[in-house]
Amino acid sequence: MLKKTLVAASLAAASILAHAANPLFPNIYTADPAALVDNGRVYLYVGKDDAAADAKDYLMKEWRVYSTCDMKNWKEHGAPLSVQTFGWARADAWASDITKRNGKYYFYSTVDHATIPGKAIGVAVSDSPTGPFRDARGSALITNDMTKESDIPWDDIDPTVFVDDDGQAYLYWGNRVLKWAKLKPNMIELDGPIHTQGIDNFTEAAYLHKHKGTYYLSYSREFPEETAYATGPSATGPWTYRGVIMKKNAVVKTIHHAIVDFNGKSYIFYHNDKLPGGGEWRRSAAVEELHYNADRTIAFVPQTAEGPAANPSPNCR
Ligand code: FUB
Repeated sequence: MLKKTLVAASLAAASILAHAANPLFPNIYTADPAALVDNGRVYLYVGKDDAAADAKDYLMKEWRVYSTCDMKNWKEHGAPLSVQTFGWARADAWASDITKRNGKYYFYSTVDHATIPGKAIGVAVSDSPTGPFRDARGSALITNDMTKESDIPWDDIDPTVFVDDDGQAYLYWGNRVLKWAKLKPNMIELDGPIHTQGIDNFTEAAYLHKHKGTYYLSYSREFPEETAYATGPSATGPWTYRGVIMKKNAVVKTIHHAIVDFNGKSYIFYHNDKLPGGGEWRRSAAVEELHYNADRTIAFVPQTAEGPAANPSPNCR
């Protein structure tokens, strides 16, 4: 009887521990976290890294969705989005971002285009943060032939979407060259020209957010990548470089991040290589608490094995 109780207790502890520390999801490799806070719950969207141990490139076919009410216990919601969500796409469920507008959830994501060579950005829509999602346009929002600043086929990747307080929505994206455009209120069409934005040693993974009136443009800087940021007085800058939020990973050269406020605290999601067997093509999503200084700068965030303390949301639905 005692042995049975001990076994049950250790299984319960194992299942809590499995979800209580970094990396967040110990059973699969996950990358490029995108986060959304909705109804007192954090939703996390990650690309599933399916590469074999000896692979030399990404193998990413779908996005997995998870959610938490306390930053410690994560619920799985399966894979409501995949390359097949976009009928015009060929491969590569790369980095994404999501926002809510007028009760609908808009998921912007990088995929490889089937007929226009290079990466493209599509937008999927759903009535629920966990899907089902459908292609909102039936065509790509951004294709490689729409931008000419760089001739690499992966310069139109890593969208971040931001809706300002006045209702204007913005999309930033890019690799090596940072680009942005306004979105129409329907969230599925550009509203005006594509602009470029110079920023210190930009590589990819731009992320735009606002905290207590200040706009923050964070991104993966240099290669291997560290997470750096700039601040500005509006969603389009002008941007002042402020420094590094998180240092480079030990093995994997990428670090793609997302920043959210949840239940009175702030958090940064990122990926590293810490899951056993992990590396360049087999990454693992993780999270830390993030702190703003009194002068509105962001304090440097060390990666930890423990992750943030529990933060139970009383309004979680
Ligand atoms: O996961 C594929 C690519 O690697 C992403 O689009 C980049 O941000 C980098 O993490």
